[in-house]
Amino acid sequence: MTDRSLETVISTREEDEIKVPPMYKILLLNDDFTPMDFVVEVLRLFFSMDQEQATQVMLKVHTEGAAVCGIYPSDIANTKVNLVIEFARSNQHPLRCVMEEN
Ligand code: TYC
Repeated sequence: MTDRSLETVISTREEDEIKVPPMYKILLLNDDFTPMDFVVEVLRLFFSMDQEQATQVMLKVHTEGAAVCGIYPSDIANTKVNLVIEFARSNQHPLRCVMEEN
């Protein structure tokens, strides 16, 4: 019998494949009431953008109706959407934030 103790055995079984997790886009949606500065703050706080990038994304939402602010696995996307909505609510702003499968 062959001694395989020092060999690397690579499985080709389908069940052993490491799958890439499905990714979700997070979008901010425009409205007529949320202040621009507040949206910029949201993008800095929850999406780690700098002032310039956050301003660009906010203006894209403002002019086009929506823009992607990040792409994440489902758990992280879900948590971020909830945090953004809660932060907006607690500041009495109607800002909407949604996720959709990439
Ligand atoms: N349209 C808002 C205004 O004029 C600004 C705004 C931008 C609101 C992006 C929401 O996701 C948004 N104050």
